[in-house]
Amino acid sequence: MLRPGIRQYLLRIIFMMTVIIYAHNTVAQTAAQAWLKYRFLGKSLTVPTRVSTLGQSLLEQSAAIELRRGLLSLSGGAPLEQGPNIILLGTVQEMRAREPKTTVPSLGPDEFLITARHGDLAREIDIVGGNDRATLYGAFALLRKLAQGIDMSKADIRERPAMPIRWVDEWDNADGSIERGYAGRSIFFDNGHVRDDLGPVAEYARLLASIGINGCNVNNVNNAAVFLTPAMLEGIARIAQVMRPYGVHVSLSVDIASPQKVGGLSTYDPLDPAVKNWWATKVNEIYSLIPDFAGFTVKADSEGQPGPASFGRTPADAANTLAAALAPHSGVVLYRAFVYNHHADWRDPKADRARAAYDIFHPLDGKFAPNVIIQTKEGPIDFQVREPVSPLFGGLTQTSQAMEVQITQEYTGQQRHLVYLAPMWKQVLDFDLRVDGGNTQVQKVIARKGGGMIGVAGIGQQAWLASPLALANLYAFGRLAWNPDLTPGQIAEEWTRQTISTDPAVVRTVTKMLIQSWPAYESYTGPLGLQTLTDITGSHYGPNIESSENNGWGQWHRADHDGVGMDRTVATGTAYVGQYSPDVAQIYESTANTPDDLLLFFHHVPYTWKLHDGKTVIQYLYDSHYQGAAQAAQFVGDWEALKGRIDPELYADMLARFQYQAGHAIVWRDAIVQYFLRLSGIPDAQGRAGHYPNRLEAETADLTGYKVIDVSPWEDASGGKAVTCGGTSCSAAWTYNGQPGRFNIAVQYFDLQGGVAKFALSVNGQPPTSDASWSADATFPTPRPHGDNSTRRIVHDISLKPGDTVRIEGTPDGKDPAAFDYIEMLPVP
Ligand code: GCW
Repeated sequence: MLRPGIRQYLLRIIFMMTVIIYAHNTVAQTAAQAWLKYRFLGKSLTVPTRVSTLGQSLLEQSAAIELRRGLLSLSGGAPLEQGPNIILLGTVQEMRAREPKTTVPSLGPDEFLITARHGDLAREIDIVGGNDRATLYGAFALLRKLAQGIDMSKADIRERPAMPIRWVDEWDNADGSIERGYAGRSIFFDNGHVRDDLGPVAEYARLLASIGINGCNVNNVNNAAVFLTPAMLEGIARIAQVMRPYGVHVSLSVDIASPQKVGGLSTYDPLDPAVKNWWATKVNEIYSLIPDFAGFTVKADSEGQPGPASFGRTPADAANTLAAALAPHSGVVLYRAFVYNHHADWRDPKADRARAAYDIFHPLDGKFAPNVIIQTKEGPIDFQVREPVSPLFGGLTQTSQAMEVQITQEYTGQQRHLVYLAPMWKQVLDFDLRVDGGNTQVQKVIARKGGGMIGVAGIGQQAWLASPLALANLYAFGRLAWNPDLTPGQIAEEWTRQTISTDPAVVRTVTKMLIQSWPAYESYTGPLGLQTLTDITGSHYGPNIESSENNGWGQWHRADHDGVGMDRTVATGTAYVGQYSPDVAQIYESTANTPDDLLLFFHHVPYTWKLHDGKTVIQYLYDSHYQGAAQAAQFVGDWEALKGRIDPELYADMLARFQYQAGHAIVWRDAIVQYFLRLSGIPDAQGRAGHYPNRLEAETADLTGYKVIDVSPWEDASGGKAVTCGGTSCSAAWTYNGQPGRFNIAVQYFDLQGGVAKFALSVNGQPPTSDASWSADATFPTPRPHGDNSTRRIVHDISLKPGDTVRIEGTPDGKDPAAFDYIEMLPVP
């Protein structure tokens, strides 16, 4: 007979193993793949591990389950305590009822206390919530500290969220694709239905709750009509059920034309009584299925979506019709201010997309129902690498507002480049619009009247955001929405400790890399306020500088032979600057006051214009691209220093990503530098731009089978040309006639979809190293040779002497023609 203690222990292990096996079988995608890892830190915990709840509510039970699970894992599987020491969870009311004599302070919604008490006989940690969801937030807060190795034996914490709306938006389509998502397919939908397996959704809800996110808008703002059909709503109710235990409320994007498209009415005029009635009935149907439904998100009169303008109605008319239907159920309308004309006249020097949100919404201030929240992107254009803060945050004083930011890295490297966005968001949150004398920081504006922060997440089935380090952005979004006073560095550190390691050297390096990543990306993709110089009408990924111009999309930078930048001043430009308060306008109206990093957003200047430190604009463009690419290369070295200190799989995964990024940063650098060199005719004072002495262009090689092509845009290939193979195999050969020495040879090739082409490099007919052949097996946008898919492979340490034959052999596959651009001999340092 086993002693009861041992028996319990064994039973517990069997239980845990079952949970683990079960979890592995059913939920391939887990929160542990993100930051909820709860690694054993090699020491015993500083808190009791027996967990008890005072109440029975779903959320309090979730809090207890999360705590037990986290504590068990953090203590390396050692059994949880049975003795008198305890972590006790309850709401304020429950705590007061338990101990009428103690003074439990009143707490607001979602506010919690964590207090350690040391009696004579027992130790106790109380987690007290202003509501039951707050007990869950308190549980996660305690675990967050413990997972970082912080001593919680004397815990004394009181926290409340800065703003009530803390939502993620998903741009998932019913077919399971995700607009601007870079991590595979939807965890919510497939083939027109809600997925049967919602295991990943539950895990996602855990992740969201752990950082205080309380809402999830599950479908794309485009293509939304189908989501209001009865069959789909049944499925949405299943999603809501799965997220409910974590306090994450579900909301839906709606198409304003739904009364016609789904309801069969002859109109969707928001002021038509039949339309109003249709919405009220539809909303009642939703609440009968989902009693805690959060509300609607609306994209209307924007980028081809239908809207109230078709009936001469305003956004307020449309928003208020939805708001009236939702109000009896306490639901809200997030009406997006992303409304603009994408057929603007680019020849008109006064036309300016940046003006649109303010021009349309400012006059409507005071006309919105109380449960309408205007949702505004953080900048006036569209999630560019840098923009000024949207003036609309200062332009609505009587209306609730939410700020929309992007976690999915649409214009910031699509998760293939490391770009930690917290520093950008923090700058916006701290920006003071100086309306009527001040104290109008964005974080204050959005925190009042039921507003908040929305993060467009792009979560998918591939490890949530595909790149492990990209998850720092989701984490940081939640942390900043909870507490905008946290610094990006603090957030990076706590994320790293929980996710990667508590080893101080690792924390220091990863934090440094995260903090350097946004400025680095900016400096090689679009500095000085040029915005991301990417393919505006296509992928939004690689360089394509002219794609911003000569079309109605309005992301113009107005680069020509003499100068660059968009004049948005009141004096001579589009008068966008006049949308800011006088205090802020005086910063941007003059070139002298405008910070260099936004100069070209606000002003059109000659290339010879001197920045604040005396450097010319053109020289800054050259220098910044070389510096940025060098920084990207440095990330490889920084990461290599972590070898042996972190999980080997993570090490290898991220190393490959950083190597790729370093190569793609060179594509960006060369494209922009070549472009502005040709356009301005002004050489780089350091002689780098346009001079690539170590490069052998494919088009100059002795070609067998390969054909020379023009690449479009020309700046995306070295010399504007590349070679492509029409047959089953082709080759390009050069006779080396430089100095003898040892080289790393970079091969710049185009990795196209629809096949896995093969490449091999040989010297005098022999493979010089074991890494000299490879497959082009990555997945990039754009089906032809382009900056989106231009990729660098480095074959290391090859001895060359004059007269050697260096050859590239390409073997096409399917639609991938083994195209390449050049090779470059990099002397081994
Ligand atoms: O950033 C742009 C994207 C669109 C997106 C739109 C929006 C959902 O390129 O894909 O559509 O913004 O925010 O509505």
